[in-house]
Amino acid sequence: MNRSQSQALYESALQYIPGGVNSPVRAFKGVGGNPLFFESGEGAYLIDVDGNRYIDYVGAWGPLILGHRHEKVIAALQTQLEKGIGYGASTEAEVEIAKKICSMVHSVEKVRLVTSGTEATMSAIRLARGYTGRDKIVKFEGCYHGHVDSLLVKAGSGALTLGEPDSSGVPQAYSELTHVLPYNDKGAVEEYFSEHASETACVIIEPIAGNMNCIPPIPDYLDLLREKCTDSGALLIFDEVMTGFRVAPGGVQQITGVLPDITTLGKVIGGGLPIGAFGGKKEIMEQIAPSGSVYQAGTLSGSPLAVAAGLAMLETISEPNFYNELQLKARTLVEGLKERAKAADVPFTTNQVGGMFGCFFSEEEKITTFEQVMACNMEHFQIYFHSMLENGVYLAPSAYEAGFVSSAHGDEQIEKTLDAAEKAFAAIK
Ligand code: KE4
Repeated sequence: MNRSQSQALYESALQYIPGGVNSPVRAFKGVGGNPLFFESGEGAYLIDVDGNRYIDYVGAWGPLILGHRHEKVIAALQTQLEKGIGYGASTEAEVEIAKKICSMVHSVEKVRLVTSGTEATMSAIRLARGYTGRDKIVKFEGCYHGHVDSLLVKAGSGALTLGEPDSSGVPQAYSELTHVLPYNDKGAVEEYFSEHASETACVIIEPIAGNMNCIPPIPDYLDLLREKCTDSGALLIFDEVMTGFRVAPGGVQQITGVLPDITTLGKVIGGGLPIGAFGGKKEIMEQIAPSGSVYQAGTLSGSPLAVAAGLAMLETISEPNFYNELQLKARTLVEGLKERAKAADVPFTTNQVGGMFGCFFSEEEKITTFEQVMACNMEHFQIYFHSMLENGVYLAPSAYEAGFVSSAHGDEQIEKTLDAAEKAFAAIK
């Protein structure tokens, strides 16, 4: 494929933007080569500046559950644009989307909108500390919650991709208050709470991890976290920025029935525009200014454009059978990938929940821990990534990211992807 325009733009970008990108995971550091620059998207496809078309499984890192430029999202944006871009004041649509979120996410009784997932988790942590009067927080190795100082400790996603799970610039005093436990290790949870229960403000977890690739919780793991938080007075925070509205209309908490005290959201609720949110029980959320003493604010919070796009998206994914069809597409994809890997004698396995999935070059039957992810064959992944790219399939340029299917992906796109995968597995062998 000709990528001369992307290359030229990348060289220019390097002169003005750190690493030539506005977010590290886009830089292709995890796969080698240079990042692509894109011109447009339509349905399940991305088109790069050289005119190459790719079936897109990144979906802008999760928001585009309806694919690119869905007609209802575009129509909602056009309608809002006729009225205004932003007012720095409240709008009716903000009440509508708050009601919609509260009706879909079981544990959320009140919700505050912000403009990124990072802001949502940063605010949730501050709220937990303000509500409990405690300082210690617990996160899990490989989970990523945005670039919040206190959570950039053994983080996943771009931090892991670059091999810098612990960012420089985070004061020791911050990271000392953050306890990191191994994901899916019940013994480590029991041991931590036997020593630190009364000091702990919150436990924050991706209830299905999507930033060390896709790792679902083992049975009763989330129940254990719920029990320990309830018994100790610590708040349980589900970071559903990625899983919210992605694995089910009400996220992981709908699938498992485990209800957190605070939920953080993002991505899908903005329809692809900048947004985040955090919500939970009324008595907890009332601690947020101006009703309470935990300060949190944002110039563009509740942006009318993001809310318009988000409302259109939430209404569309609420249609009957949306998730059954999304889940079937994702399952058809991963089953087909496993069949083709087996035929090519390439060690390969997958995880899949709702519209998100993970692919692992591993002999393991099932991947459930960070250690197993780190033991995967990185060379095989890199060959696979570039072969798929050459054959018109755009995957996340990192072995530590989940993949996403949208409602715009149909049988044709799944078949084309599986044909490309057959070539990619052959390239590995
Ligand atoms: P943002 O601040 O990037 O909007 O959201 C941070 C965040 C919080 N929580 C979870 C579970 C997340 O997955 C994210 C961001 N996800 C990554 C991709 N896995 C964003 C991609 C990027 O950093 O460019």
